[in-house]
Amino acid sequence: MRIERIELIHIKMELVSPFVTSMGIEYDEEHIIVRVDGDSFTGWGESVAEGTPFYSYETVQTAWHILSDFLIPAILGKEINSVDEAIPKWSKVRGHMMAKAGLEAALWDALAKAKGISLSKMLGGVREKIDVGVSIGIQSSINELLKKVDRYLKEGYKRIKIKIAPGNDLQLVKALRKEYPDILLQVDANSAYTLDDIKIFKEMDDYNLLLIEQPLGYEDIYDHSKLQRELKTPICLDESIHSLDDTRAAIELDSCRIINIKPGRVGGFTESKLIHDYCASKNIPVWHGGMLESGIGRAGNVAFASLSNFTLPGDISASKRYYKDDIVEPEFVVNKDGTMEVPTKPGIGVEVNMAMLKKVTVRKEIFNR
Ligand code: OSB
Ligand code: MG
Repeated sequence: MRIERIELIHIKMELVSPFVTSMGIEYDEEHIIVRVDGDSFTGWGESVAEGTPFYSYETVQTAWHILSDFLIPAILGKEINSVDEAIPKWSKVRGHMMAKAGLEAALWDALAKAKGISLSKMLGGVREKIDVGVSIGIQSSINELLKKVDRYLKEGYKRIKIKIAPGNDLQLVKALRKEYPDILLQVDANSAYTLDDIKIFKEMDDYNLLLIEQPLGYEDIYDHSKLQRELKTPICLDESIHSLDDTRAAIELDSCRIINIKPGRVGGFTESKLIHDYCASKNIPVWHGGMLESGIGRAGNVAFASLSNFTLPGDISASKRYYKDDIVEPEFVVNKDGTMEVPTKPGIGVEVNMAMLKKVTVRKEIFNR
């Protein structure tokens, strides 16, 4: 497949309700949609760099720069017949995982379409449905939180994740456990604590949490090993893991016992698969994280979460949990039993709704060979 044309589309989508975390409050989500036109097939990907550098140093602007000045020129006009042929062309670019992952995802989609197979199949997926959970931001009161959890459990979600921050932690876990002693429950701190807060986590250890996600520094592996040593509850790393090497270090140091895989955070599905396979070989469960993606990125997440070692429900929720209208058809829905169907049509398996995409477009740029 010769790469004829690449388009970057900066989107901004309004969330159905503000998402509050230890990193701040988000009212809308900005990402970059990457469209790759080969000589006969079109692929779509989503770069999950956000408008702000609060979760990651990458932003829409840095990803746009890296994509337009380095990654796109590396493949435009070239003959690319597998993702493995593309990656070495841009691998001298260090970091900027989200920029790379968006372009890689669009190539995966186009190449799967060229083969006439689903992205799930192309990536080595083994499931027709995946188990899904929901990530709930910090609410204005415990009562609000209980109401949201009740609603999501009724919708079928198999696992609840709540965001925590200093001053908004133990009391939330206690209130939820009182009401729901047996649900799969986990917390995500987004790096808001230090080892000085060890007491809080030791107390949390009594509430049978599935895991504690990224309690300490966003690049840290060492301090997490000190915390994990003191806890029964598995620590799960998100922010600290950008590669297979980070994963290996974290597991060898016993810094975590579960890994959150987000293809955007590690540079794409190729690196994600190395991490997935390594974790499987070490009996480390993985689950699929989320970045409030539109349906384009979500489709990739759903396909990737169909691999065999995704044994815990992911942060992959229905389109409507995030946005009033998604930019793909059909939208993603959650079944009453807390599962989501893995698309079976070629590539990402959903159609881009061009009218909706246009409505959320902030700017775009076309690169011709
Ligand atoms: O830490 O997992 C996170 C969203 C944006 C940035 C970071 C995170 C999140 C979420 C939401 O928790 C997951 C989702 O449902 O997409
Ligand atoms: Mg997280």
